[in-house]
Amino acid sequence: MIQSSELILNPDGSVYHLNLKPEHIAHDIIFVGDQNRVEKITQFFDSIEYSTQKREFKTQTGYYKGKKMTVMSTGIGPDNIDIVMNELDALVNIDLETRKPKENLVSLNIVRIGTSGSLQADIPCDSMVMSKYGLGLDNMLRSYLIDDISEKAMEDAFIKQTNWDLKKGRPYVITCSETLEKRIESDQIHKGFTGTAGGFYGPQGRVLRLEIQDAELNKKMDSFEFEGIKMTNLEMETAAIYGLGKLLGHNCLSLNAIIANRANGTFSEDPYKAVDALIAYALDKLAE
Ligand code: R1P
Repeated sequence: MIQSSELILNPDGSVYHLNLKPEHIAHDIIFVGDQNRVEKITQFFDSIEYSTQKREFKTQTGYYKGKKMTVMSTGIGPDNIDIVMNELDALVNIDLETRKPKENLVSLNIVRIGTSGSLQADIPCDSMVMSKYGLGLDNMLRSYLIDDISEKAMEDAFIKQTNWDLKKGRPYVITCSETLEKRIESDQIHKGFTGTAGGFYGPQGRVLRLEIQDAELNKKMDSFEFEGIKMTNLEMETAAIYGLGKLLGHNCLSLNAIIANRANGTFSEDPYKAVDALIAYALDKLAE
């Protein structure tokens, strides 16, 4: 039995941070970072059956073209992904009454619709990237046993080529769900290798007033290459979602609207339009 201090439930029986009970979620789930993006998606739904919010975790469940879906905001960063993935999994794979893991486990389909900065000049602002790989630079996933799910050759190549200082932890690489990749791919969306940082400024090589540990990191990431694969973009959730998804048995795919291009220093003239285009693309593919 899992103790109350380990799996915390609210007085109404909902999971602690997400404020949800098992009956409140669909098996097809869309993650967004920003809670204001939830309704940008559910405005297209035929109906919304359930809404809740606690802190940055806002959830709406309803139907899009007859298909039940849940849209949920994760807030920013891998630490939040740890909360969201574990509590979502508990909703389907732990009996909250007996506090025991279920025998028959459920696999959720989880698709992130996020925003990100491109590292390559040929992936311009307003384009879309589907992450074939997530590269975690954040360490959150290292609290779990990931040797069997991570891509060691790629990690080693990254560590060597960037002269990565292991005092910052060992980067990890995890692949997306091939099933979701096949469902959502097209020639309109770049396939990418997405870096997930544990912060927005220093961890992504941005300098305001503080000197950073490796001033050349972004340049090194731009030129990183492993068997023809280059790093495409940087954001703050993908690798963490892929890692916990693989460990817990869920299918995960991350899509990002490119709103900044760090190779040529540009920012989208209309980032909301870029996100709207990605939402339309993803909803159509998910409803097929
Ligand atoms: C940083 O501004 C946030 O934006 C990106 C990053 O991953 C980070 O969460 O994604 P979202 O727009 O989905 O939040």
